[in-house]
Amino acid sequence: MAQLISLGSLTAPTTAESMREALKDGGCSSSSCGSSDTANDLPPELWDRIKDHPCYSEEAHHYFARMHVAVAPACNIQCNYCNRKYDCANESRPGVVSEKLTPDQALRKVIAVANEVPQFSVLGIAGPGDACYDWRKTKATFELVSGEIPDVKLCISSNGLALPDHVDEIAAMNIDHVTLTINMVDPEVGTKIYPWIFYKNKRWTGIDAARILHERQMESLDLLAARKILVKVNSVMIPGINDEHLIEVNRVVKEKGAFLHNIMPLISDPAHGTHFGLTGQRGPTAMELKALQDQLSDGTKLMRHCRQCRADAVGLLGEDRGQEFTMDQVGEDVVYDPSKREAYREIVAVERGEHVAKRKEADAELKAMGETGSVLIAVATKGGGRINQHFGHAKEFQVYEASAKGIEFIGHRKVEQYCEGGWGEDATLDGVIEALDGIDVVLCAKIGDCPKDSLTAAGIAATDDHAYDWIEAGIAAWYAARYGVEPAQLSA
Ligand code: CLF
Ligand code: SF4
Repeated sequence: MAQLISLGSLTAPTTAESMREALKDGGCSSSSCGSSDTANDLPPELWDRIKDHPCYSEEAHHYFARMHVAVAPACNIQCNYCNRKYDCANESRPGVVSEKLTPDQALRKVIAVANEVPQFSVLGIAGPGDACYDWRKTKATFELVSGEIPDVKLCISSNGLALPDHVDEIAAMNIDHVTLTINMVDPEVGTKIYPWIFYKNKRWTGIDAARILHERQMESLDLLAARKILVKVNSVMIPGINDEHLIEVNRVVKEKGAFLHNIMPLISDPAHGTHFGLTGQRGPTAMELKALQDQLSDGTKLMRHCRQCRADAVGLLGEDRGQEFTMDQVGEDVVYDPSKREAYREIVAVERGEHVAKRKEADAELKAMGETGSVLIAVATKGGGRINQHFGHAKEFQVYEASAKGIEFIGHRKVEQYCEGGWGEDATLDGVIEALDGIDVVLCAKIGDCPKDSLTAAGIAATDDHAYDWIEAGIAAWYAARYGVEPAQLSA
């Protein structure tokens, strides 16, 4: 009997053949994403450090998963986009409460996930407060987990205020990935984002608070760079407050050695009870976010595949399996079994190599076409790098830009699933079309005439001609047809 292994939402046999088939059909429920790194773009030593980290490598997030454990509820600052009743908005979607864990509970949960989610590669602590301020619990959790699962990558997210106090321990514990949320490099801008901070046993407000936070964040960047720890900077884009200023933030963090810059849209809703939500501060539109990212594309490498996940998220970035691993479902005496993770890695290594080759081939095809046009393509995918999801089943679309410069992932658009139980609601379809604003074509595994006609009427083409192709290969074929070039001609 073939051994069964869980691949995201799938259960599939571990034979190479069947695993490959499972991946083709969406064994990974995430898909392509941000920066266009591959093994060949980076020095081998650097690639080795990020190749299994779904946030630090666009390519890796097709195949590898993170989990967060919510062991750090305390925070030392107040952000105007955060309500303490909810998770940290720096690294998670506000409006969802996490199950707070002790380090011992966290260890049991990590083992349960490692036994069931073969893609699991990174353990992150992203709140729900600040991982460095609540350091005792962060450290205890990492020590327990790395004792049991030595190959797991450790990752933290922090506002930076308390980080300098722990940077040597961070380095000594081999925490190789640190995210700092930096929304400003000008304290005047900071006064509009942070009403207070708690520092040296005292509450600070106004410009003093913003200045101290800024200085500690800059110090954190320097200290981490000196220890060669990979730093990702997250910035929340707040229209009218720091949107234009983020260009300067990008310049500064690049200068200080940040590896990635992740611009996240402000999520603001009165229902979350945040200052920005209650005062009507809006978040950016998808096109405003893209316009800013495009301005920064020559700066520090950008992450564009962030899903603003919860502080207790589990799984590939496009999914959250946290509800499968609540403490009431995790056993008391759970024992780590590495077999599924090991089997998965062996098979994925082969599949992944093929995907990288196809991406490069498709990219070269577009470049060979010379001056053509620039188009935005939304792809329905369950992951594994393929166009493998029906239009009506998509909860998000991956967005790519294709032009004479090649194919670049530029983000995702979340939508309400249009088709439930075989039926589609017109109102839901209207919402999907609205979310696809600016998109030229949708590529999916299957689409019916009705939604296709509605999309066409809205000026968006849609096709399932490239079903189950590699995403980039499907895009290249569609693009070549649009501009009247046969792909075969290109490689001739
Ligand atoms: Fe978690 Fe963050 Fe580490 Fe990733 S998430 S602590 S770097 S392991 Fe990733 Fe989630 Fe975006 Fe964060 S998609 S919110 S960037
Ligand atoms: Fe909230 Fe995170 Fe800001 Fe603290 S750092 S106030 S937890 S968003």
